[in-house]
Amino acid sequence: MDRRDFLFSLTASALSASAPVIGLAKTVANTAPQKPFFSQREERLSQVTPPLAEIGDHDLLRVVVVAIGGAGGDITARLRPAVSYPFETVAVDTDLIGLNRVPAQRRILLGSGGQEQLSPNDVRLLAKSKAPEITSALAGADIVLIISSLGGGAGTGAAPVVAAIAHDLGALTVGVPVLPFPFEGLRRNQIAAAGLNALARRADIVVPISNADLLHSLPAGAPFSDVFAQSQTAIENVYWGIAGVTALQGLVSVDLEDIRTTLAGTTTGIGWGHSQGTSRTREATQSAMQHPLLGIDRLKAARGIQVSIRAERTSLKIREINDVMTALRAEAQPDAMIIFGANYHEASPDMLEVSILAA
Ligand SMILES: Nc1nc2c(ncn2[C@@H]2O[C@H](COP(=O)(O)OP(=O)(O)OP(=O)(O)O)[C@@H](O)[C@H]2O)c(=O)[nH]1
Ligand SMILES: [Mg+2]
Repeated sequence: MDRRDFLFSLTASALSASAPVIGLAKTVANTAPQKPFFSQREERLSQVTPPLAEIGDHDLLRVVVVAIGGAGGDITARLRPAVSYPFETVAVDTDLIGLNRVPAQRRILLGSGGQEQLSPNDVRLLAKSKAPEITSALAGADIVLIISSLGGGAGTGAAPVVAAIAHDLGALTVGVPVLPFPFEGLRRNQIAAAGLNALARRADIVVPISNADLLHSLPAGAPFSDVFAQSQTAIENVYWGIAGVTALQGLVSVDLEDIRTTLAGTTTGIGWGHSQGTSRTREATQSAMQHPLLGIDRLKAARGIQVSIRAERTSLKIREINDVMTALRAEAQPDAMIIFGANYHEASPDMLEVSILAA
């Protein structure tokens, strides 16, 4: 498969009349510190799904998903079939049974593996004692995506430690923590808030997935499992918005460093939408901009915005890309930095998907 058939991406500047340059530079690879990228080539190519392995290792950035705790493992297990894109998985947990359930290349057990409840601080110390193992699992990664819940022991304690290690290794470090439901109680929510703070201090980008916000956004009659389906979709959109537009070199690359500077600093919101038919661009963009995990107010105030569009390869029109950017610019601060990427997907031929990350 020609890699250009699979993905292309371009920066917002490519769309603006004042900066019509479309570069082919492999900027991502050039800005990352020297890493043992090729030495791990054989190992990595054996881990990716066959169609993508055919693309060639020179096109791949190394993306590592770190699944921490029970929810991190469950979400990551479901991510695998939904995101047909090569990434390695490292599972981290205090619970041996849970750990062994996660489809991962590497598993790091913290503590004795029993199911007793450990505090975030216990887990933090256990994770620090495993720093050499975590470091070796993440060495050479260009992007590290850390998926966990916050409010329990494992995710809350280990996610900030993993983030600090990934950050120190020079990887773009993205935390995607799931926050508890309000009915899980004040104590759990307080622990989650402290955990979010600790994570945000260490990761480059943190996109909190609030179960409370997702719950409120659904009709009361919706099945409860819809909340988990929504948080799953949120994480997939973060994945696509960050890894999907950078990690495969397309016609034009979105620079990893641009994403880092655009979204770094504060917590980041994620919104997404999709639609079909003649108004698909407008409808998908409006849904994404008004999404409860993003919030139109955050979008209006954002300093940095990352937009990505996905559509079937022959159906995506230049005009549609322009429409999305125009709608977004109408809401955003005039001097907001907006980066843009686009992927092809192989879903319904008429479907257009828009996701927006804003910080
Ligand atoms: N959105 C979402 N939330 C989940 C999912 N699974 C569990 N949760 C939430 O995650 C929390 C459960 O935390 P776990 O991940 O099991 O906790 P842990 O990090 O393993 O910590 P301990 O087991 O306490 O050491 C609860 O708040 C659940 O509501 C999921 O698939 N999606
Ligand atoms: Mg657990």
